[in-house]
Amino acid sequence: MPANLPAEAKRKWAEVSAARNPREKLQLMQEFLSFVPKHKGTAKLCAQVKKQMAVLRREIEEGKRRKAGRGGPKFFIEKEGAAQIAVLGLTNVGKSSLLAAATNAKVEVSPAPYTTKEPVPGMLPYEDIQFQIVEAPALMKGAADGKAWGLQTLALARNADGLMLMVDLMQNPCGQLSAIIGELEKTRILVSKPKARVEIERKFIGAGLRIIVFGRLFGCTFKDVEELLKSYRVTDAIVKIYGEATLDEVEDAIFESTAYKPAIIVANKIDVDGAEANLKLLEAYVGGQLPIIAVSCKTRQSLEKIGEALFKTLDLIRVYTKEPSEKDFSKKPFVLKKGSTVYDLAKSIHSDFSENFAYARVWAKRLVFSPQKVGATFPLEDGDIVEIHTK
Ligand SMILES: Nc1nc2c(ncn2[C@@H]2O[C@H](COP(=O)(O)OP(=O)(O)OP(=O)(O)O)[C@@H](O)[C@H]2O)c(=O)[nH]1
Ligand SMILES: [Mg+2]
Repeated sequence: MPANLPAEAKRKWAEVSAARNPREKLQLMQEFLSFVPKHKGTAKLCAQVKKQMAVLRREIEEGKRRKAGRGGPKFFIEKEGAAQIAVLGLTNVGKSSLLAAATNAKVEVSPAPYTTKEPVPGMLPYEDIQFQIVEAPALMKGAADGKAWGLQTLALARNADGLMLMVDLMQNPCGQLSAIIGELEKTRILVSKPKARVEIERKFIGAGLRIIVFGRLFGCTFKDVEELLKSYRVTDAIVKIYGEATLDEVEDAIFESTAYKPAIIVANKIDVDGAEANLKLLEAYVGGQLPIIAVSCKTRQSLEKIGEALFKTLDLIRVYTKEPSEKDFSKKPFVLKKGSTVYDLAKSIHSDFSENFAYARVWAKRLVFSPQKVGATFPLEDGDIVEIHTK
C-alpha cells in the first residue's frame, strides 16, 4: 500500500467515502483511479478499488432489474439478532441442510449442485439469544475474480459479523477449506486475527477526530497517523488502533480494504463412512487456529454446539438491564462485544441515555457485594445486571 498518493487522489477518496448512493460512489471511484499514478506500489490498491467497483456495478444492475419487476436475487440481508453469520462453503456441503435443521428458515435441500442462488436467513437460538445465520450461494474457485455470484457472496461475507466455514467430510475437507480461505483472502477478508487492527468509525461533520491507540504504533508516530488521516480528510471520526500497527495498515483501513471476520469451521456429514478419518486430517491441517465443530445435519449430531462456538468466537457478552422502579431485570439481554463498558451499554440502549448518564448499579457474581454503584467506564461481563440512572 502506497503512503504517497497525490493530494487530489486523497481528496477524491474522501468524496468516495462520503458518497451513499452506489452510482455516485462508482463514478467517484472511477475519478479516483484516474488520479492514482500507475506503478508497482499502487497496483494492489487499484485492483482492490476495481473489485469494489465490480460489486457496485452488480448492485446497480440488480436494482434496475428489481425496479423493472424482473425480480433477480436480493443479496443484501438486513441484520437481526445478536449477530449476522454468513455460511460459506462449496456447493452441496449442506448449507441449506444446516438452515433447515438448526433454524426456522424454509430452504431447498437438494443433491443437485448450486441449488441456493440467493442468500437465505434463519434464526439459530442459543440459550437466551439468537444468531442470524445466512446461507450464502456457494463459493467456488474463481469467486473472487467475479465468477458467477462470487463477488456478491464475498460482499455478503464482508458485511457479516462472523463466518461459518462449512466443509463436507465426505470429500477432502482440507482442499475445500483452503479454497474458501483462498477466495476470502483474495478479497482481503481475513479469518485469523491480524497482528494489528484499525477501525475507523465515521462521525457527523464537526465531531472532530479522535485517535485511540490500544496497542502500539510501529515505525510511525501518533502525529504521522493524524496527518495521514487528515490528508484523506478523515476529520470527523473515531479511530481505534489495536495491536501493533504500521502507517500502511492505517491507510488500508481508510480504503476499507482489509476486514477481519471471526470464524468457526463446521465440518458436516460426520455420519458418513470415512468422515472420522477426514476430520482427523482437517484437525491436523487447521492446527487449532480456528474452532472445528463436527456435525451431521442428517442425524442432528452436535448441532447444538454451534451456538456456543459462535458466542465464544465472536467475543460477545450478554448484559441484562433493570429499570430503577422495577424489581426484576429484563429477560432479554443486550448483546455487546467483550470489553464493553457501562457507557457502551447506555449508548446501545439509546444515544440520549449516554448523554444523560449519571451512574449505574451493577449486580454481578464477581463483585464482593451487589449491587455496586459504578461509573460509565466500568467494564461489563457476561451475565451482568445493570440499572442505569440518568441525570
Ligand atoms: N449424509 C449426509 N448428507 C447430508 C448431510 N447434510 C446434507 N446432506 C446432503 O447433501 C446434499 C446437499 O445438501 P444442501 O443442504 O442442499 O447443500 P448446500 O450446501 O445448500 O448446496 P447448494 O446450495 O446447492 O450449494 C443433499 O443431498 C443433502 O441431503 C449430512 O449431515 N449427512
Ligand atoms: Mg443450499
